[in-house]
Amino acid sequence: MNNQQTLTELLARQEVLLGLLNSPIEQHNGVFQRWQQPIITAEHVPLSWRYDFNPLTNPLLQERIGVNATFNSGALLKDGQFHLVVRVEGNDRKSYFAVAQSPNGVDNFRFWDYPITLPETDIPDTNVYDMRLVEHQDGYIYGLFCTERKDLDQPHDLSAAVAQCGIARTKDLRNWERLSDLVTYSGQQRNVVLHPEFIDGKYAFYTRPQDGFISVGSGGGIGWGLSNSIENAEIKHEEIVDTKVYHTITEVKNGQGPAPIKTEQGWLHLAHGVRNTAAGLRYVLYMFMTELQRPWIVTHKPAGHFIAPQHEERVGDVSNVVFSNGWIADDNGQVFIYYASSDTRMHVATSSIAQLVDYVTNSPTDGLRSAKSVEKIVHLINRNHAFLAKSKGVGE
Ligand code: M1P
Repeated sequence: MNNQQTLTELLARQEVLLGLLNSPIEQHNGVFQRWQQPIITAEHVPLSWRYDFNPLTNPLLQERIGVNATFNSGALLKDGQFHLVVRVEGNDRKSYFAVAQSPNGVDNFRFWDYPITLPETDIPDTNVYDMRLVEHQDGYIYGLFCTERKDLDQPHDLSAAVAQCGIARTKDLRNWERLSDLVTYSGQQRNVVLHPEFIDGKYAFYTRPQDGFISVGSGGGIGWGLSNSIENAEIKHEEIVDTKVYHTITEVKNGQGPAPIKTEQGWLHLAHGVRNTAAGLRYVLYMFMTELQRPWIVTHKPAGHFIAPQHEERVGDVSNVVFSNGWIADDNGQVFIYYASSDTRMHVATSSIAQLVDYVTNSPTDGLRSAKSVEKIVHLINRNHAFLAKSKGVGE
């Protein structure tokens, strides 16, 4: 087969992948629905980003620039189309952002022609990742992401790095204006998310202060802070609103996922919690709700995880991880939850505002002791017995 034929075959094979229809998995917990196919994988990345098509400069048609993974995507519904700003990680370990678009949010995701060219600040980023997209009240679409740079204070430790929150804004997802990195006074930051509305006329942020690059140390928990400006964002006072807790899914650390969704009952939040195991860190997703007027006050928080890695999701570059930084609520109250598994590929789960509000407000909270867990179950069994006895009586 000559080069041209091989290329034609590669393109045809990719077309088949891009056109795959997705369908929900038959499985019921009444809260959300997983879907069969991963929605974006490394194989979805356009061949023109990876291969030199010219036989004169690439006679063996080798892949020149490999893609390692596609994961942790921000999400936005715009002009009736579902847009994900995907974290694409090259074989060189550098991540960059690229928009993939779908008409229905569950399949047919296609990357735009080019990845995003993100402007840098005066101090170039070594790596950028995990963008949270927010359509803010001020009219801009913001992308907040982690910018990672070498820790110059530890020149001999090559893995010593500094994570901070980068901020960029756009109106069309194509042209991006880079703003100054967020300034906080808590060491490092990852998982920073902009709240979509002004609070007391200020920009509001969910933060995740941490002492070091990997370990959050004393700084664990989802924080909250306000800034007068977005162009030179600075949080002078940061308070923890959802703390990590011993012997729960957040024992090691936690972090806000996407920006919260506003409902009549309160703000719905999706977050990730991390605990340690003999097999390494395990990342799961959990939910909570905060007050409408005071989005930093938690009102409801079901015990345990909402989504945990299962089956093939458990294996990948960083195994036993689910992570979400993007979800979309459409005008019909449907919710598309975009999550990555094991730092490798993107999936979708679907639910609705009604289901998620029901889940968050009616699931029991964590009693923090085995005895309390049993107490909750016994309470439920007793209610069920009473209900069944009553329905039997009605039928007789
Ligand atoms: O590897 C799992 C995740 O680890 C980090 O998340 P966190 O800061 O909460 O530990 C991030 O690097 C994230 O991208 C990654 O998915």
